[in-house]
Amino acid sequence: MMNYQQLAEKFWQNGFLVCADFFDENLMARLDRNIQQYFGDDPGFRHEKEFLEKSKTEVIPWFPQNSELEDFSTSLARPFDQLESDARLQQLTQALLGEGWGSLYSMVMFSKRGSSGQAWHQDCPPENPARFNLNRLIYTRDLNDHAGGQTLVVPGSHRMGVLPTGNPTEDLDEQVILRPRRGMLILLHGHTWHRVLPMSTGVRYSTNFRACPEGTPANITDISVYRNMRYQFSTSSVIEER
Ligand SMILES: O=C(O)CCC(=O)C(=O)O
Ligand SMILES: [Fe+2]
Repeated sequence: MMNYQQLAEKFWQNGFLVCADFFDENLMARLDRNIQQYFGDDPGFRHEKEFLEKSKTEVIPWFPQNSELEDFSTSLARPFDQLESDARLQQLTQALLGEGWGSLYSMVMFSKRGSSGQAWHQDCPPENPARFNLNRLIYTRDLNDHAGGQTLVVPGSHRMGVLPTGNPTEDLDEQVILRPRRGMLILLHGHTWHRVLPMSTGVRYSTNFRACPEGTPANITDISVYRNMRYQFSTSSVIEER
């Protein structure tokens, strides 16, 4: 039996929480197959070129539960629906965010072999500590140390305001390396400074069920903060050079 309150305290202390073996192997295998079926081996990039270059971010997103998108498929979406309704995931989310929390959307991120991962960022502006998204990241396959693709975080940085300017991908003194494994759940506060290391071998999938506290605007993740800019996704534009 999980002690959700204790886990929530740990999350609020560090700005992230790692739960190994949270999800069932078989469900993870199904999800992984669906992701593989959707992307194939060599999908094209979908973000604007300027974003890819300046953000030092090379991921291809898929929104598997969004039925308004052209590529929506009920059968590909089903295991994502099942994951989202997991009672333990919901209780843990409630312990973290309180009554009235809501789901934002789910997003799968694909990184090619040899791709640069993601530069240091915050998913949304940190100026108002009460306005944030929660990433609920799920990994459907192991990434060994040679593969790359580890997730780096700075503990406690969800309370340290805006990510300092500087080299978008350099090591930061306080960084901690998280090693994704099949079935792992990582809960990550959107203000926590985080990045993803380059992929050297193999491909990387991560699935993110984004959620937020009650009263959060639905477009909370429209603007993300990098060390060299603030970027707005809805207008595909750099809104601040840093
Ligand atoms: O894929 C990951 O491990 C982290 C992705 C990320 O930065 C995010 O979902 O906001
Ligand atoms: Fe992020």
